[in-house]
Amino acid sequence: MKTLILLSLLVLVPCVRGQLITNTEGRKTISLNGQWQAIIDPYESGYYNYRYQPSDNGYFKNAKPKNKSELIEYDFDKSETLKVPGDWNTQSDQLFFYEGTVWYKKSFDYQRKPNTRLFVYFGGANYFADVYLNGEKLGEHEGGFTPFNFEITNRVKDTDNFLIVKVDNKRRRDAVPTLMTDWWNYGGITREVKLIETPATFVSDYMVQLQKGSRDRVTGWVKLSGDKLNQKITVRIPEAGVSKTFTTDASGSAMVDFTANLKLWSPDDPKLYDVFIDAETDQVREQIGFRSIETRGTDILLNGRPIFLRGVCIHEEAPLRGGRGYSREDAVTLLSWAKELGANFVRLAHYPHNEFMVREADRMGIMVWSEIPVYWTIQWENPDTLKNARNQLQEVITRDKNRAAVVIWSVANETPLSDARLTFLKDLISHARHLDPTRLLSAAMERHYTNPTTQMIDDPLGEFLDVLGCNEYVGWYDGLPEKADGLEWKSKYQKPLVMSEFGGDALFGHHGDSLTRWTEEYQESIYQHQISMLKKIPFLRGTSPWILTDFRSPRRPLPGIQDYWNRKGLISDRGEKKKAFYVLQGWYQEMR
Ligand code: GCB
Repeated sequence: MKTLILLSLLVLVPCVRGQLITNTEGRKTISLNGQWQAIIDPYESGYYNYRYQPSDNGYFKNAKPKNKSELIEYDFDKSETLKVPGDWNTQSDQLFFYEGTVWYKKSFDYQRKPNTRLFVYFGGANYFADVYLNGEKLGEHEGGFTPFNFEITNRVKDTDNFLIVKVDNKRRRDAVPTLMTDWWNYGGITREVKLIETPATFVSDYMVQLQKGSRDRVTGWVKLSGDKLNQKITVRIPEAGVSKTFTTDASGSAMVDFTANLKLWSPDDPKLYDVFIDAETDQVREQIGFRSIETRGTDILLNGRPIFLRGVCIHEEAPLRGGRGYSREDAVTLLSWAKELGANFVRLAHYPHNEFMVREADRMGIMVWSEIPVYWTIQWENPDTLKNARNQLQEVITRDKNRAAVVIWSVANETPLSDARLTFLKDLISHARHLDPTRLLSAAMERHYTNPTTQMIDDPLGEFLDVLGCNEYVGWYDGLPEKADGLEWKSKYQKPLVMSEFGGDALFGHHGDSLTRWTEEYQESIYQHQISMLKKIPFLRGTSPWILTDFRSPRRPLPGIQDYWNRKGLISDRGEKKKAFYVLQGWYQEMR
């Protein structure tokens, strides 16, 4: 029995690289947001010497001339500042199109306390971050949309600490995403930075969710970090009368398993409970919702009942001001627009959005499709690229696994068929299932014509997914809007389909007849014809048209119309609703 428990622990408790701390809102934190000094370094001369060798005397040393003769060619204290969180592109005209390295520096004092550990936590930095404290390297992180942290307990001083981060957003062929995307490569420390204080041994992570298919059995695990790893842990949900005690093993892990009579989370009633994890040396509190999500044949079942996902795609483009969204207010604005549309579901494209988005979705009752930027043309055969994609997937699952709102993990968007791609994506799918056995797996796939009026979904990836995702642009890249009328959809799989993208561009306020490109009328007509077509697909169980708001893209230069914005938004970059918004809203109202 003991070996069995140990074995199942090994399977279920993921070994989280660098012990990513979760639920930072539920811990003692000190914000490092605000103005940071910044040096723009297009040639990376703060990192490499003139022989292009990494220098051990780079900008991370924050050196100052010790006498009037000493030569030092940089000075953080006299440099410009950039706001954190925030992308650099929208903070300075000279950085608008910049792709390269910027060095950030923040000084802070810290009163050290006995039996307390200290971590520096980054919500996200795009794309590659090298992090230094007081001239010494803490570590590095690759991936622009997931959090990371470093322990600094033994490195922090009482005064004059300097934290320096080299952020590099150069695109790379082997990276995730790769060279070609249809969104702005906003660089910088784009999400919050904070110090997290914990007890010497603390609850570093936990998963407390309904077991797949069950509506009353809560399973999961708790993990401690520190040197007092053998402890009694109590999981309490006072409002549901739950108080269950478990004992952690020598590695600090305990399985959680109990039954409870819970009011289930749903878009109509997004019930969240106060959940407490009490260890002997720490206590963490978090609001958690409980719901079940599964599929049966071509149905998606929420809490055992079939549901249609009335959705819309969203980019993490800040509403109204443009630039990378990062705040609770940004999240509330975007999700409120989605609600006004009649949505109960959003696809957070094409990378993990900031944590406020999923937290607010939890509170507002909006189901979430969360994805990683495995987009278009990844290097399928490169083991480092796979490692990177796996790590980004692991980091987002680690961060969001207790959010009832998140119902789908998606591993890819519009990736071209090949054996290497299938092997790569199967690996990601099994990794996701291992880390989180409770949610559905999907990907936005392509489809093809078997004859001029038949669209076929038979991507071999479909066999490994729970929900088929499919992007199509009938009426925009593929014919005129009325082409949709004569189309029939077929699928090789007995599985639910979410039409994960469709749509077309319109500049708000630009009018004409319904065959004139870029007008609100053309876009409106696409939605009208699409909706009649979608209604006829027997296995359709959700839609997330492209997209809620206009978003910046370097691939969209058309003057006077695009001006570097993808105009497929139902709402403009200034918050104005286009005609198609009301067409979709009408359909979603009918379906409620
Ligand atoms: C797509 C992509 C999305 C693009 C969109 C477009 O298929 O998935 O990232 O932005 O089309 O507007 O072309």
